[in-house]
Amino acid sequence: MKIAVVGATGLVGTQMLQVLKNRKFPVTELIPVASERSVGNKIEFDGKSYRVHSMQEAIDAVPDIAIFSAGGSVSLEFAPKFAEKGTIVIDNSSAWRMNPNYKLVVPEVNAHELHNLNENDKIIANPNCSTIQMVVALNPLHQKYKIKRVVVSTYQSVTGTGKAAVDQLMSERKGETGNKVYPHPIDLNVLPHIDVFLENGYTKEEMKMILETKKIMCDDSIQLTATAVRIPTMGGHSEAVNVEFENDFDLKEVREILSNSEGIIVQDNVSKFEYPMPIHSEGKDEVFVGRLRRDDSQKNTLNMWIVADNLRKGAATNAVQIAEYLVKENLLKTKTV
Ligand code: 2RA
Repeated sequence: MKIAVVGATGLVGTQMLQVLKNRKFPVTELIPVASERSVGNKIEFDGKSYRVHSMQEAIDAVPDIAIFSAGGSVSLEFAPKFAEKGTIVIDNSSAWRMNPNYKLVVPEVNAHELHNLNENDKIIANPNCSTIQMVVALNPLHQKYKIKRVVVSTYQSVTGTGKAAVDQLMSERKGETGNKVYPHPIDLNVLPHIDVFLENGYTKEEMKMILETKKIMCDDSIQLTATAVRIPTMGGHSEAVNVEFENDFDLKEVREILSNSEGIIVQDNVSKFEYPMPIHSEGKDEVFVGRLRRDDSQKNTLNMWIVADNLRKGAATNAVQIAEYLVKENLLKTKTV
């Protein structure tokens, strides 16, 4: 496979390369793309050195797949240019996610939708990180008990904002003043604010979780509300999730369903203080679920705690899994040029 990675030098782009290598994706030719000032620089992939290409060079090379992680405006401008040439784009920005003409895919939940790709459908959206890990855990339970309503509060890693945010946290920890990405200190603090505020009082991150979940799970009847919070941690996003089902459940069966579901590791042994934590999810591709317990204040309601590495399953791993599925199921169309 000839693979372009657009935004190859960013936090997510670096993970894309790592995940392609770790999962032994069949890369025969790698085309790293970064901003104009990096063109011509070299980056390492799987023991070899590759030249950083310009966007136009990458478009003209007509890769089989272009994985984008370069922000919404870059994606809006350039993803269609790759697609017009016949390249399948897997895009990690929010640009195409809620566009009804494009698929929004978490392979464990709706990979089957990839079988309906057509000529006008060559951009596949990778969902928001906090949405991905939540739907991986929700979907198998929805299939069994049917979800009525979800109340989620997130505890999100600074890596979700990017390298500048990691730098802000680290420089604050050293007592230095540096460039600030957040409007407040992040070290020793908690910010109930991720992405921009909208007119309805929610943040865009919160609305992504609400709207994307319905689209991925293909069920508008699921009610959700979210509070998205940035905390001074690395290694993964954590989520406290309260789920009300139409039907009653057995807690032992819930554990079994989650344990047997693809991409999930249940860590739930409180007698040994075992529960998911971002310090353990870092660098892993799975979604970790624990603190499973009944919400006794309401019938048919479950509490759980979900953790995943937002740069891996929340971004790079999910994108590469989409690419793997396209290859495995032979869904990459013949190019139009
Ligand atoms: C965040 N959801 O953590 C974003 C990253 N996609 O800020």
